[in-house]
Amino acid sequence: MAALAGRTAIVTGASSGIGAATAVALAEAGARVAVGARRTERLSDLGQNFVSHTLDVRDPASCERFVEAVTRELGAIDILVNGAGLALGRDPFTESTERDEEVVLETNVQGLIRMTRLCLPHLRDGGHVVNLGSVAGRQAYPNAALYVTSKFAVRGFTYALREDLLGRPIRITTVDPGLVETDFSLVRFRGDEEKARQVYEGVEPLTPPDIAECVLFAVTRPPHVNVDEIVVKALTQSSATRIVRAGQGD
Ligand code: 8X3
Repeated sequence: MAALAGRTAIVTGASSGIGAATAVALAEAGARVAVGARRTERLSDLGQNFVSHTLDVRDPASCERFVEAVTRELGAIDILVNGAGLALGRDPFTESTERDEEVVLETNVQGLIRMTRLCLPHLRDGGHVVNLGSVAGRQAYPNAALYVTSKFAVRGFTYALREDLLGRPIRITTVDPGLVETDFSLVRFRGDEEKARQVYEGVEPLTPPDIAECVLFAVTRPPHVNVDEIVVKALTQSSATRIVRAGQGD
């Protein structure tokens, strides 16, 4: 029998990259998966087998509508994957703007916290919350203050939630990837394709399915096993900024 047969899941940020790959992996493992993203037209790329609704994690009303619609269709939830997140810019903090701060922190931190709060009452016993963190939430690097702050916050929230839910049959995992080739860099560099390409130049980065497999591993352990954290990097990186590229040394 499929590992997740009879289970239900919500994946945020599912229109592309890690979120999309995770939604597919959970569905392939037998779960009924609800996906949400701001770009709903891209959710249709996932195929017919998904319950899909608009979701802007920065908008409380959108989150409420999404959770209400999904639980009406799927009933109780077994797995919540908080995948929505982004970075904006690789600039010194002195060049930060009110708008960038709002977008990054609202999406990566408040959106994740909000979705978790709204989904928790619908989480069945044995349920699982998986947060997508980052190596940026474990070690700061230059010119990424907002992103680093947001991912440290995700890790802090994950730890704190585990304390508050300890004793309840709910599992909590943070999956913290390094270099994954997605449109993350294109968004970060505000559409500058050349800069985005350079991030992955001369290295074999992780792929979204690599990360989806980590999520799948965590959620398919026996019920008494809580995988607290998975930190996963490309072979040729030791941190967000120390990367050995082909022909360059480091
Ligand atoms: C993305 C990884 O290295 O750009 O979460 O911070 S990194």
